[in-house]
Parts: sequence; C-alpha cells; structure tokens
Amino acid sequence: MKYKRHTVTAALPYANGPVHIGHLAGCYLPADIYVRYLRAKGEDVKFICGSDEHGVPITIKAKKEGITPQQVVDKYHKIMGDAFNGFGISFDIYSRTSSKTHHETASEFFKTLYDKGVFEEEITEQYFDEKANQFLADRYITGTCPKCGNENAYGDQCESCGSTLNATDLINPKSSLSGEKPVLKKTKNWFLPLDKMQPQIEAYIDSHSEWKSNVFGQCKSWLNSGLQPRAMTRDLDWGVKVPVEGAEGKVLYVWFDAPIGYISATKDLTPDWKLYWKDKETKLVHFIGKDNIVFHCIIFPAMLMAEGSYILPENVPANEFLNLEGDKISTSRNWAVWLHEYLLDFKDKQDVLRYTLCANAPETKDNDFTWKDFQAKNNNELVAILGNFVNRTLVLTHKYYEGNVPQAAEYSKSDILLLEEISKFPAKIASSIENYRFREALAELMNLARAGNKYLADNEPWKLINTDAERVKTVMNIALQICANLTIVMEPFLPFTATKLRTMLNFKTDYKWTDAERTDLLSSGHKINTAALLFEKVEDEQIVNQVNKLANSKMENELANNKTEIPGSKPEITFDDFSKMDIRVGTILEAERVPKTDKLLKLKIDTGIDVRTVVSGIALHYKPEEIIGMQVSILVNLAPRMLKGIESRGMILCSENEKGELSFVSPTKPNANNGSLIK
Ligand code: B3M
Ligand code: ZN
Repeated sequence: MKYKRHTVTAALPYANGPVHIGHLAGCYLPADIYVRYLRAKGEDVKFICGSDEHGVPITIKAKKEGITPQQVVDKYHKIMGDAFNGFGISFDIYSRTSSKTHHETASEFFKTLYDKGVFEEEITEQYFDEKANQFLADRYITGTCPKCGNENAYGDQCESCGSTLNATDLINPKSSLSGEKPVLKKTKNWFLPLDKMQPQIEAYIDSHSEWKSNVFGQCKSWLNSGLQPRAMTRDLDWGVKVPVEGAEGKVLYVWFDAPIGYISATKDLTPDWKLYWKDKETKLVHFIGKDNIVFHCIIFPAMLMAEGSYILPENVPANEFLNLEGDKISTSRNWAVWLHEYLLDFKDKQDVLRYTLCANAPETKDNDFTWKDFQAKNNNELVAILGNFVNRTLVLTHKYYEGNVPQAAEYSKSDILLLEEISKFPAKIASSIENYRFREALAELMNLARAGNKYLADNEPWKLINTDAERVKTVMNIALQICANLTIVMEPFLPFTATKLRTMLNFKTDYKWTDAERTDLLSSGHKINTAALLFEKVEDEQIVNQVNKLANSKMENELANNKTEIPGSKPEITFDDFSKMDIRVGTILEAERVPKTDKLLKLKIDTGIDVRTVVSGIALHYKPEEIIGMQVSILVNLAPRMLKGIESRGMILCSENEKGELSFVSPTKPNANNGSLIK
C-alpha cells in the first residue's frame, strides 16, 4: 500500500540522565536515517520525540539528589535535547511530557476510555512501604525475577531476561525507598483488560509477520503466555492526575501516558495533527529499543484500539542492545560513552560516531562498541575509502581544470558499465532502508564510494594526463558525478559530511533521492569550491584517552561499591554515622555493686554536662573502691535502658582483649576535663 504521509517516532527517553551511544544506536540514529531518507524522497513526514518526564526513575533520581522531580526533568530535558541536536537527529519536534498539552491529551485519552467503560475498576493488594508510608509502584520495588532468577529485577520488568512483570511476581521483594520488605495493602486502580482484548491484539500482531523477527517473536511469546489485565493507574504523586472521581493521590501509569506523548507532541507541532494520527493513509512507525517492545506492540496498540479513532503502528523496528567494550552499558555504573562528552572530545566528528554506530548497529543481535573499532572504521573506511575518493577527485579537478567540471567525451565500454552500476545504488540503498536494514544500506553507500575509488585506480588519470588528456576529462567528469550522487545518498547517514561535500562541490540544490540515479548532476563548466579533507585520521592517543576514561570510571565504580572492606572489621560506615555518637570524658564520682549480680556496677558519673547513673558490666574487672575519681570515656547519647530496675543512661567505653578482660579507655593527658568531646 502506498501511504500519503508518515509519522515516525523515536522512544521518549526518561529525563533522568544524559543519553549515551546505546540510545543513539538503539533508536535515534536509525529513526533519523529513515526520516532523512523519506524527506529526500519528498515524502510528507513528521519526526516526533520528546522527554519522558514521568515515572518512578525520575522520582528516585530526585530523592537521590535531594532536588524536586521537576528540577530533575528540566536539567535532563535540556542535556538530552542538546545532545540529539548536536548529532543532527532531525526531530520535527522534541517535546516533553510535563507540557500542558500532554497533561490534557493524556487525561482526555484516559477519560474517553473510562467513559466507554473500557477499564475494569479493581481493588487489589499493592506493595506498600510502611516506613516511607507510600505505595510502591514498579521501580520502587526490586526482587528476584521469577523467570530467570536475576536478583535485581524491577517491579515492572526484568532487564536481564526482558520479561514484563507485576510487582507481586517478584520473589523476595524489597522496597528501594527503605530497603525493607514491603507489605500488601488494598488500593483501587483501573485496569486495561488485555486478557479480554487478546483476540483483537493477536489478529493485529499476526497481520504483521513481516516485522523484525526479534520483535514479532517477543510479541508472540507474550501472547502465548496469555495477556493479563494491566493497571493503568498508580498510587504516586508525580505524573498526570487520574481524571476521575475517587482517584485522589493517583496518577496515570507512565506507560499509559508516555506513548500518548507522541500524540501530544504532534499536536504541539501542527494543527493538522489528526492527519498524522487518524488518517488510514498515514504510516505510523515507532523506533525503539528492545526493552520497550511489548509497550509499543501490545499495550499502546490496545489503548489505541480501545479508543477507536486512531491508526495503529505499521511497524516497530526495535533494535537489540549495544554493549561497550564487552560490558553492558550502565548509567549507574558510569559505563557509557555519553553523547554530550563525545561532542566535546571529538568536535566536528559527529558523523564518525554516526557511521560507526550504524555500521555496527545491534539490528538483529546485541553488539559491541569498542574504541579500537571506532578508530579502524574512521581510518580504514571513512578516510581511506570515502574521503580518499572525494579528495583525489577534487584535488585533480583543481589541478587540471582550475576547478571547472570538464566535459565528458565519448564513454568507453567500462564507463557505460560503471554508469549503469552507479544508477542502481539509490534503489538498492532505499530498499535496505525501507526494510529497516540500515547496516546493509550503509554498506551499499560505501560500495558506491569504493566503485569510484576503483574507477580512479583502474584509469589512473594522474598518469593518463601525460598521454591522453582528452580521456582524462571523461574520467574526471564521471568521478565528479559520483561525488555529487554521494552527497544525496550519504545525507541520511552522514548529514554533516554531505553538507561539507556539497559546499565543496558548490552543489547546493534540493535534488531528490532518485536524482542520484542520474550521472549528469554536475554540468560541464560548473565551478567547484576549494577542497578540504572530508575526514581526518583518529590518532592512537585519542583512543588511549577514551579507553583510560573508561578504565577510570570502572575503578571509581569498584571503589564506590566495595567500600574497601578490611578483613576482620565491621562493615564500613560513613563519617556521618560516626559523628552521630556523642562521646565525652567523664569522672566516676560513686561506684557500688548492683545486688544479686556478678558483673554489674552502678556508677555515678560527672559527664561535664550532667551527673548521671550508668550501669556497667565491669564488676569482674574493677573493684568499686579502686575506680572512684577515675576519668573514663562515656557515650552520652545512647538511649536509656533499664538494667535490674535501675535506669542506665549512657555507656562506659572499654577495650576488651581476646580473653574478655576489660580496661577503661581513658585520656592519657591531664588536660582532658569532664565534658571534653571524644572525636
Ligand atoms: N521512557 C523507556 C526508555 O527510556 C521509556 C520510553 C517511552 S516511549 C513512549 O527506555
Ligand atoms: Zn528475568
């Protein structure tokens, strides 16, 4: 079916941290390539994204940093938006779910389903943290995944095996707020009856067996284990308020509101938003990472079906995960290449990362990013193939023709074969892109540059110029045409380079994708601009720096985690823990045995701040009369205890040797008076 227009979305990243190469490779880069290609074809397309500013990860981050959730999302919305912009991710809008439009849109959507009677209202038992006095949604609970045994699974999802979970599925649940075992408490929530909707959802998924096998497979396995009703509301205070009576203190489930964020962003972008969401001739495609598959392929479509007036996603080309130097990328362990840092370390090299991530994209399986490979891809491919071809062509054009495109004479047999081959590239690259095979598309693009390089190597214009200057004109004309074609087909992948090359070729036109099938884009006599290198070598030193940066973050992380346990000692405490104790020098004023005990003495102590009674277990080691007038150390802010009917306030500090013999810990100089702080 031919579509009139396209709505392309990229997952709304949680605004609780900066974005890294895994995000870029997983969804933003393929989405951008796809959209740039559609635009080059002249298609009507809207590219939608924004920050996901609700959900528990945000509130957890705010708690950790001691700031408000709003401050968290403001900070990261800006950092993420700037990073995407820096890499040329060409969203038509980068919105945010804390916007007014979004709150209204999500709220209305919920209300529509509510009024239609779609939801099942149910009182269920949800985990509650008695210490924090709060219900625990999703990520506030961790525990053991019942499917794979991962001990750090979240209440909504196990990141190890990818299963979507309900908090009550977890074995040994633990609250992330207090670390305590949560208790079950009754609360009312509204459920989307996915179980009842299973037949329609199944029919929808089955009509898309063309989806990537990782995506289709995950959906089928979900369907095969039977869909369960899923709560679309949460007992939380950060999010879109549930717009119905009796829902005070509740917000919409973040996975209910976030995908609606695509719709609200489109509303903010254009008054024609309905065309992009409700017209059957619009193709809706969601680019996401694999951990978001069920939400986009099952839950969101179910919501759209229940609402009734929307189109459904036509494809959801989810990628697998990208690892970094053999290890899982992790924000909390700082094991990542952060996009905002890359932009500082490798100025003007955005396309090198775009190239490396696309060439290595985790399209069908998890893949690894290494700095060595990054360097190799730059030096051996971008510099040696693409850059070299373009540079030789432009330099020779300046040298032989003062920068004017020479007129081609008669084509040789091999010229004709080459021109035919060249004209096929746009269709080949297009077909790969349309099938979401971006690595393959990029490889084809490089084959075009290779073909150009080979043509120069076979014809050796730098030698031929001495014997057949006329023939060189044809060779150089063809090489220049290939450069012009390259600017068109490379643009989706390497937009910065495409612009640079167009400037050098003085080729600032709005040619369409299929124009790259032509071999006469530059007319003879056209004057090109000065040539500069398209790519520069990445030196070993730059790679060493990056590898060291990662090694440092690994070390810092290990230090932070291990808390340097000393063998035989108690676990490490912080200085704050220590400074909670108020220990002072005091003098024993009176001492007597506690009747009917062997071990206890009742002491009266002058602590400098008061005179108090302490019961101490030292009778086997000190005689009462010996110790009157002695200076000791006393912990004065210990909670009082009753011992043998006497209230004991504080504790005398003693050393204890391996035989269990006690000795007071006393000042060694006479300058310590009563009340002196021990610290
Ligand atoms: N924020 C999860 C993520 O960042 C979630 C995506 C929402 S897309 C509607 O991976
Ligand atoms: Zn698991």
